[in-house]
Amino acid sequence: MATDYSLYLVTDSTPAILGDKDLPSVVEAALQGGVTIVQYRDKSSDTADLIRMGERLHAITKKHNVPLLINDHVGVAQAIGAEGVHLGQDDMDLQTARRILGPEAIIGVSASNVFEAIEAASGGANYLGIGTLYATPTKENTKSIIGTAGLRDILQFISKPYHKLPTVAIGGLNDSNIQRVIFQSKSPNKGLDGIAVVSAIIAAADPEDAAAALRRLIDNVPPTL
Ligand code: TZP
Ligand code: MG
Repeated sequence: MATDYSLYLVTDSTPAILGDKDLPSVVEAALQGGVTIVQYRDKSSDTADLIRMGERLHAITKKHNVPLLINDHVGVAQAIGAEGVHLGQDDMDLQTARRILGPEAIIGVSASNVFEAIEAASGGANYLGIGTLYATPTKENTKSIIGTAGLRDILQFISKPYHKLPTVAIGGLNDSNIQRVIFQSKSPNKGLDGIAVVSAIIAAADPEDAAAALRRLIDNVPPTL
């Protein structure tokens, strides 16, 4: 079945975003609310803890028939049988990850410009994470804030037949801006396949409600804005 990227949850385990909530419960709630794909992103745990938490999250995503991707750590994805990985520009290269995880794995790559996007597309990435769209406290020191203009530049190339692949935007996205971003990504391009969020769901007091609200907005973008 084709992967549904429409509401893409990236997790965060830091107290500033997760608060005192329990990550597996938040992921479960987000899935109830309508998240379609989950990336386990954890920049501080060691490998053993990543595997332990990855296994717990995978049990939950499997129950909802939703893919689990692991940020950065191809070995962790392999160890827990996750559906794939998400790789930044400084992570393991795409070809090596593909060799390790096999042809069925979902391998996503971050791109902040047209060059990175085309390289990932021609290297066999399954989707592109385009960003950082807007400045966000969730990820400091991002090298580039590209805005909707940068997003449209990338989509223009990724809409061409020889580079076609699904795209999600990330960075500072929430219920107040996603309809505008989705709308502006369209025409003359194919437009985005999904919206990726961290804090809009993970930091929410009620992650299920937050996911459901984002879900409704994504599913009901007006024809003009
Ligand atoms: N990559 C680019 S921005 C970002 C990542 C992981 C963080 C996005 O977080 P938020 O809270 O959705 O702005
Ligand atoms: Mg990375």
